[in-house]
Amino acid sequence: MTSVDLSGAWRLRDSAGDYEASIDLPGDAITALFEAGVIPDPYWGRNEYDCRWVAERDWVVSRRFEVARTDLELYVDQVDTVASIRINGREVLETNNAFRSYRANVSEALRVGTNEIEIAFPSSVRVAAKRQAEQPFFVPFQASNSPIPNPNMLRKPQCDFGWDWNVALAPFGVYGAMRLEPIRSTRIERLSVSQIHGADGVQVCVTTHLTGDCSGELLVTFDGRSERISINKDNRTPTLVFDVTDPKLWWPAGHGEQPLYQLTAKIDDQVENRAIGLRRIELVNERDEIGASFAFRVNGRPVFCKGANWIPADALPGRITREKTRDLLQSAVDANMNMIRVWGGGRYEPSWFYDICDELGLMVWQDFMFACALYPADEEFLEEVGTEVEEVVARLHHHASIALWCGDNENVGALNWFEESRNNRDRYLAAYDRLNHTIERSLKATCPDANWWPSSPSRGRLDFGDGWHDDTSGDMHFWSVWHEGRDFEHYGDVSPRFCSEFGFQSYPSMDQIRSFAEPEDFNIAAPVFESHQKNAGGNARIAETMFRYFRFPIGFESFVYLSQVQQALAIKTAVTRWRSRMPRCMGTLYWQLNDTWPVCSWSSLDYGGGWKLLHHKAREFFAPVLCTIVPNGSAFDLVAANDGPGPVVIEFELSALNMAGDLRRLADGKKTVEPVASLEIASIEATQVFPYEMLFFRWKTNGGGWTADHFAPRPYKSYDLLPANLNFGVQGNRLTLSSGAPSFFAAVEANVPGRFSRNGILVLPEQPEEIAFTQEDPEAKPHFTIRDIHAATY
Ligand code: BMA
Repeated sequence: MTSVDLSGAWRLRDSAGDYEASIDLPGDAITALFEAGVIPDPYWGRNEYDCRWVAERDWVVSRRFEVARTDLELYVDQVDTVASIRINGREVLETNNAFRSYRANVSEALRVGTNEIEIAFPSSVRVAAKRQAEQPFFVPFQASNSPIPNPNMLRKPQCDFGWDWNVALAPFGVYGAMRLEPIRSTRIERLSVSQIHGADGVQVCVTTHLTGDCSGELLVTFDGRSERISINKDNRTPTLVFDVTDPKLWWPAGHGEQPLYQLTAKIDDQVENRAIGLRRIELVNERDEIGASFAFRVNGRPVFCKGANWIPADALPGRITREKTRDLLQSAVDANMNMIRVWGGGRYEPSWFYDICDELGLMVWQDFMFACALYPADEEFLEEVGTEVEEVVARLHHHASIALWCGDNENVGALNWFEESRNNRDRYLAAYDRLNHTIERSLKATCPDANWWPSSPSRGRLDFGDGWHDDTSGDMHFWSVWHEGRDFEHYGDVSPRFCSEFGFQSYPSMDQIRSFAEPEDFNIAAPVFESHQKNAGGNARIAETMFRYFRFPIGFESFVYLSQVQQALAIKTAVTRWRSRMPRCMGTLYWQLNDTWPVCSWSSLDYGGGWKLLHHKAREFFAPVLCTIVPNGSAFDLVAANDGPGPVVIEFELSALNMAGDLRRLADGKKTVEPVASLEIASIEATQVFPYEMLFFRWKTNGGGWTADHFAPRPYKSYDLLPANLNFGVQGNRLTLSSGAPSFFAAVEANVPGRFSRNGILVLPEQPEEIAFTQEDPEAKPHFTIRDIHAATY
């Protein structure tokens, strides 16, 4: 029994008959109209605003197909969003939720031979407005994030209507599978997989959920061992148990391997495959003398979580590919991350995304898709959410990488953001809790042993307090440095139990800037740059911060470079302070890993996957063993953090560094740091450092090589940096940097795509440093540009 695949080339036209183009489905209509030349590249210049009309019209996609029989059902996945589907002019299905699939018996509408299928998309902008008008009371959303209003009325990615880093194009289309399937007497609806870890090994329990007559034989194979069972109407959810006596455990990156066991369930020609990593991830949320902890334990071992927040891989779903996404996730692991948070204003990612995370050892904190807004709480909406949650959890729960399910992003805080909800908090809080409880119930009904967290940030269950400023309990979003304009040192004033968001913006790298702007627009106040900055006041915050820490940059490219230096410094300050407070703090996920288009944002990876300076620094400040300077009143402490499972012996040297490059030893020694712990290994009086000196320190562990870093007690602008006359020689793919004076944040840029092994480094006189460059195209002849703070500001 074969299916008829409906993916491929369709026709797209607007209902007024003014525009027509070919569209590849799965894909989105904005991408199709661009590829057909109907609209310009929406990411270039200010084109976004000339493309907004697309989402204000009604559109239809259609195609012809042949069938040899009519007893078929239609399966469609991720239709975005409200749409009606007709076959041969007859309506067969209405969709209302881009996050789920739909199935309908279409035998009455089909005829043997040629058929036509159409999907009509009324404008999502209009549908959302109409739904808002029909609410019994206004349901607020954050207008500063959503230039297209009312995203909270639709079950589609909330950032599609714009966000403080996203283009607002309200894309629509179909992003999942589309096919006609034989109507089966027995169908595998879903598999649930649970693991029981005990002293004797692991029990893997596989429950197959069946619909229909339920006749025949089910064959389940785990790790090459097969079990057969006859099924019938009284046994629609047969469970088979596999004992693994000598389990090879799955570990997060940096803690061990990621072995995966193959699981298959089969009835007739229906086959479901899963790759299963054996692990136990516990959320440790316990009352303690500080408040309540928030930490993860994997296979019994506490794991400090290091990572960033994930937003959709592209603003236009039609541009997302598995290869590009894998590259972004690989970059996360390459920067020593072990967790990403799939943020609630985007989308549930396709299954292959979580397969990649399983393979890479990247734990996933998975939000449900609700963000920065309040939502309807009527029965119809809640029922839709329940269906969505059950399907998503059924699809993803078995992945070893899934560590946590979280109810939403910042919806508790949102209760205080709007006049309506401030004036009637009881009403909106009750509505919030109805939604949140629906999500929790549907999650638990589908995966009873899931780790659940009600919201991010949250101080805990049924606690509707301030997770932005309270550092005693639960997870925290600490935004005071960016959104409130505080100093970088202010990161050290709080000690979050787990900081799941904190960020600082920078400009995209020059190659990305050239992809959307002409050189005559290379000015941060030019309209093109203002339209590629979606956070009101963002450019001013970057510029103002720069003046706080650096001398005035010379020229646009220096400004761009310095914006990346200060972003790296900001996030490094936060992470190193909080890692130094392990185990009180057990996780830091900065905002944000990636970008959806080329834009000025908090990301550490450029759109397209290039590494900003922050990403290079993340690789360093997320290293399993770290030494860092922590100012402590009138002293500077050298603190070491050790994430690993065993103690490490750290050999260190701490010196004062003057601007000529002379080093003056202040302390050295050897100390043992216990696993998952931080320790002060040296401390000096602040008066031991002259105003014209910085601190230079290096360390090595158990026979490894030296790692070095520096710390500037005062802003860089207050030091009289000397011209470093930075030079580089190129041999093969290696650059050797040498300097005549300390060169801070020495950074190399190439005019061809590729990756540097490190960047933004300190080069001391007489101590040449090497950087390797791996270029994408081995034939290319790269040209390199080099910058440092002195060159950018004098
Ligand atoms: C956080 C996120 C996003 C936003 C970011 C930057 O709170 O949850 O809503 O993009 O702030 O403002």
